Amino acid sequence: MDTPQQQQDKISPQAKWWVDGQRIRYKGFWFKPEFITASEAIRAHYTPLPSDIILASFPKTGTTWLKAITSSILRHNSSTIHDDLGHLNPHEVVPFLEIELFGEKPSKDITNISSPRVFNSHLPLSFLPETVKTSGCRVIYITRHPADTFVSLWHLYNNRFGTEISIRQAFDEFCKGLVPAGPYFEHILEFWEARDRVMFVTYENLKANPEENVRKIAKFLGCKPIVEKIVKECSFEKLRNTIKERGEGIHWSGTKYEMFFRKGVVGDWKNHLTREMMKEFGSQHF
Ligand code: PAP
Repeated sequence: MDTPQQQQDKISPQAKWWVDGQRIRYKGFWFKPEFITASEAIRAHYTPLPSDIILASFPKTGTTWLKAITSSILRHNSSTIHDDLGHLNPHEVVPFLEIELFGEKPSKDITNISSPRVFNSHLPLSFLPETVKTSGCRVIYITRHPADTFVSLWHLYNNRFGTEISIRQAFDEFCKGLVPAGPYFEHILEFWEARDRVMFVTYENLKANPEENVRKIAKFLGCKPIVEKIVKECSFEKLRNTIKERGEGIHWSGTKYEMFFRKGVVGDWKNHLTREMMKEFGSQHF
């Protein structure tokens, strides 16, 4: 059987992904062309400040939750930060470097954003400026079991585009890395290799021990941990209800805000993937 790298090499560097069109392979990763342009702008124009906070993740691994926790910690530690999760989706509070910031205007001036600036990115570490590793800025990377990540992605794209792509076809492409920001393992590896400077959080551990994780994140950010309040404010139920009560709202990606809150559990993959599929996945990657 081909290794993941051999499989990658067989795919044309421009491929159609299962839902919304073209993906380009750039420095080993699959993205929409506009994200590659944005990553070049980030490398050219973004100078991380030591006080910057970057929330990094592969899509569908708990980004929304991490954005909520981080912004909530900062808000409870500052009299000047007012963004409130009581009515906002966490994606409205923390912008993506590759979208709202350098995706919209490649040489955007972000120097007027007050510190600490909090950004998010689905880009691999190698797509960000080298100075992310040396500036002293804080990077938190959230990761999740790949099978749950895949199932979340599959549901999102079927809902978002009204398609019913077979799970078999979608899974094969996920295993080949042909998904936004894929391949999955290579994305994690880049951040893992810089783990002396990057704080790692897993979705599963956050679910099992929210208080302990919020305390650790607060400590990493140099903030007082107001743990119980933050855990409650950022719970799946609380965030989902806020968005429901607010009614229709659409994210820049075209995704309805409610779609960021599907099930929020660990192990949903067992309801969708067969043992054989998991064996195939394991034999390709381990
Ligand atoms: P993104 O990459 O599009 O921003 P992201 O937030 O990383 O998505 O992942 C969405 C997943 O996190 C969804 O998982 P599911 O499809 O398996 O349900 C979503 O439900 C889950 N999620 C969002 N907020 C929370 C939360 N507060 N607690 C637990 N899970 C959450």
